[in-house]
Amino acid sequence: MQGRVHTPTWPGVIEAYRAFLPVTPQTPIVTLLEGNTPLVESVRLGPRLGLRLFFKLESANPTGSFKDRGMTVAVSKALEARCRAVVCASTGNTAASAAAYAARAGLLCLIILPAEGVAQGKLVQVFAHGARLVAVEGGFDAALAVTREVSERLGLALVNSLNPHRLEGQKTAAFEICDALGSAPDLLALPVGNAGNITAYWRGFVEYHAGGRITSRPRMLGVQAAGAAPLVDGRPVERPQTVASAIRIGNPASWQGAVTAVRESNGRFTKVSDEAILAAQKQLAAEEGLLVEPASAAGLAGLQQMAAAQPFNGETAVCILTGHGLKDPESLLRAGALPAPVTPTFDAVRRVIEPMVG
Ligand code: AN7
Repeated sequence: MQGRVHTPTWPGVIEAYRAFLPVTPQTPIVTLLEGNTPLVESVRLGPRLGLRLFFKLESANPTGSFKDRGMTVAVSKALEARCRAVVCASTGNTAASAAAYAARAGLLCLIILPAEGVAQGKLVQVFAHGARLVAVEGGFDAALAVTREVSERLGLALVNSLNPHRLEGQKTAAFEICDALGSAPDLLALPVGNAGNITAYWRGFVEYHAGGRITSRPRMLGVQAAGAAPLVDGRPVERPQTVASAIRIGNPASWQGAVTAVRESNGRFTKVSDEAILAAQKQLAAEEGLLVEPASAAGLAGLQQMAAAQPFNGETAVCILTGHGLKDPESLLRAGALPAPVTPTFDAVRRVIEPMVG
C-alpha cells in the first residue's frame, strides 16, 4: 500500500472565485496560491465565552497575512494594465504582500513606510523581496497621503486598499467561511485599521446572500485599539498610539465602508486597551496554539469585552486572525528569554526540569 499522495488542488483565490472577481480571460494571474486558510475551532477560549468560536487563520497565507487575497487581484490587474511599478504605503503587512506579489510578477515595487513602528518581520520581508523603500516622518496616515500623490503624479499603480481590486480579493475570505461552515456565522469579529478588510468581508457576505448561498448575514464586530479608535470615537485621531502597530491608523481610508458594514449588519465598533490585546495574544498562543501579531488579537479581545458586558448564548462566531506572530517578535519577547545553558547530561537536565513538571 502506497502512502497517500498529496495532490495540491487549491488554485488560489482568483481561480477559486473567478465568477465573483473582476478578471477576464486576458488577465494574467499572479498568484502564490493564497487563500483556503484553516478555520480552526476554539477548544478553550470560545466555550469560556459561551460561543461556538472559530479562528480564521489568515496568518497562513503565503506572506503571513490576509493582504495576499487582495494583492493577487491588484497585482494581476496592474500587470494587465501594463503598469511599470506598484506603490503602497503600509504599516507593514501590505508592504510585505505587495513586495512578494510584485517580485512574482516581475514588477518593480515601491514602498512608502512610516519611519516608526513597522514590525521587524515585515521589514525583513520587504528587503528580501527586493522592494524599493522610502521612509517618511510621521505615521501611516501621512504616508498614505503622499503615496496617493506619488501614484497619481508618477503614474504608478496604487495597491493600497483604495485600489478597488484589493477589496474584491479580500472578500473571498467571507466566501471561504460560509463554504466551510455551510452557512454564515452569527458574528464576525476582526481588527480594524484602515478599514478595508471589514468593508471587504461585508461585501462578501452581501454578495453570497444575494446569490442565495447563505440565508443570513453575520453581525460585524469591528475592533480598534483604544489609542487608535477613530471609528469608535467618531472622528480622526491625530496621533494614534498602540502596541498593535498594524492598526496604528488615525484616519481610515475605508471609513464609510466600515460604517456601512456595521450599520447594515446590526453590528458595532468597539475599542480595547493594549493590555487586553496583549492578554488575548498570549491566550491564543498558550491556550489555543495560535501565534498572532498583536493587531490580530484585537478581535478576540473585542469578543471577550462583549461577553463580560453580556454573556453569549451559544452563537457561532468567527474571529479573523489577520497576521502571523512571527511578524512582530518584539511584541512577544517579553514572554521569555533563553535560560542559562547546563551540561548536556541527564542529571543536569533533570535538575532543571523537576520544578517545571512538578
Ligand atoms: C495584521 O499593512 O493597514 O482595517 O498597511 O496588518 O483592512 O486596514 C494593515 C492592516 C489588521 C487592519 N490586522 O486591516 C497595512 C495595514 C493586521 C493588519 C489590519 C492590518 P484594515
